[in-house]
Amino acid sequence: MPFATPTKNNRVRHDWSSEEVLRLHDSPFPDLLYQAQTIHRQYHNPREVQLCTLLSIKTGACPEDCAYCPQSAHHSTTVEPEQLLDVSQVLAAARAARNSGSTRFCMGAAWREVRDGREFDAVLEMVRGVKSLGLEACCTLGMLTKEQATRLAGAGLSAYNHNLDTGPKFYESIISTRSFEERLETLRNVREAGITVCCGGILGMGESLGDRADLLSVLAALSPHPESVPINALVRAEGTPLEGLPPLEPLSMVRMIATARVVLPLSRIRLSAGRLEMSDETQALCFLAGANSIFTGDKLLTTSNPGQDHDLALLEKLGMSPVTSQDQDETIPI
Ligand code: SAM
Ligand code: DTB
Ligand code: SF4
Repeated sequence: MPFATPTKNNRVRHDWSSEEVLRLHDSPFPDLLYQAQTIHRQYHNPREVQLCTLLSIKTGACPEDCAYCPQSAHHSTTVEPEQLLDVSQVLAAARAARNSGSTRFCMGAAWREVRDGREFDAVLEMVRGVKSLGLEACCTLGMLTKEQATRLAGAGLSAYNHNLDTGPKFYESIISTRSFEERLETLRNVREAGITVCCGGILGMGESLGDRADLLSVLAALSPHPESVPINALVRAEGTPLEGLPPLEPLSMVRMIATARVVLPLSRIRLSAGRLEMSDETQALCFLAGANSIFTGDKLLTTSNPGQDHDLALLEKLGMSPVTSQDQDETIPI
C-alpha cells in the first residue's frame, strides 16, 4: 500500500476527503500501524503519555437528549443530579490530581450552554485556581458565546473540550436537541478566543466506518487541527437508549486511533472513555498506534475508569512514562 501523505510541503493537511480517510482506515493492519507509528515518532515521544483527570463539577439533569449520555434528563439512569460544586471542593480535587501525577485537570458540566451569572463566575474562579496549582485547566461546559470564551481565556483556560461525537450524517440519530453546526460554532468561538481545542468523538454507537471517517475528515478540516482529540469507546450506561448495543470490537479502537494519528499528526490523541472494558494488550496497541494521552483516576465524569495504580503499572510494564511537565499549550501551526 502506498503511504498516505499526512503533510504537504511540511504542512499538516486540511483536505482529507472522507473516502481517503476510509481507505487509510481499512488498509491492512500492518501497513496502517507502520504508517501511524512512523508519523507518531516523527512528531511525538512514543514513550510518553499525558495524564488528565476529569471532575464532574455539575452532574446530571441535562436538557440535551444525547443518546449515549447517562446525564441527560431524557433518560432514566442511575445518575443523581447535583448542583455546581464549590470552588474549594474543585480545587481540593485538582490538588489531589496534581499530586498523583496529572498535568491536566478537566472540569465537566452537564449544561446545554453556559449562562452568564453566579455559576459562570464560580467556574472562572475554578479555572484561575486550577491554573495557579500549575496544572493545565480544561473545561467542557456545553455551548459558549464568543464573549464567554474570551472570559474563560482571560481566566487562563488552557483548553476547551467540545466533541463532535460522530460524523455529520449519523449525528442526527444520536442527538436532536443541538446541531452539528452549533458544535462547530462553539469550536470557532473557542479558537478565536485563543484557547486550545479538544475535540473528538465516540465509537460503538451503531455508526458505520464511513461515519468514523467523516468525523476524522471534519476534524482535519479544522484549521488549526484540534490540539487534543479524545477518542471514546461508548460506555453503555444503564437507562440510556444505547445501553443494549454490543461492545466495541477492540481492534476497531486501534484502527481509529492509528487513522487519527496519520490524519492529525501533531494532535494529542486521547484514549478516553471505555478503558475499563479494554485489556492491557488493547491499550498497549492503542499506544503503539499513536495514542499519547489518557484520563486517569477512578472516575470519568459519572462512570468508572481504571484506577491510577493500574495505569501506572501498565505504563511501567511497557517502559512508558507519564508526561511530567506541562505542555506549552502551543497552538498547532496551520
Ligand atoms: N455537556 C457538555 C457537552 O456535551 O459538551 C460537556 C459534558 S459531556 C458529558 C462531554 C462528552 O462526554 C460528550 O461530548 C461525549 O463525547 C462524552 N460522553 C458522554 N457520555 C459518554 C458515554 N456514555 N460514553 C462515551 N463518551 C461519553
Ligand atoms: C471526552 O471526550 N470524554 C470525557 C471528557 N471528554 C469530558 C467524558 C467521558 C464521559 C463518559 C461517561 C461518564 O463518565 O459520564
Ligand atoms: Fe448533556 Fe453533554 Fe450529556 Fe449531552 S453529552 S446530555 S450535552 S452532559
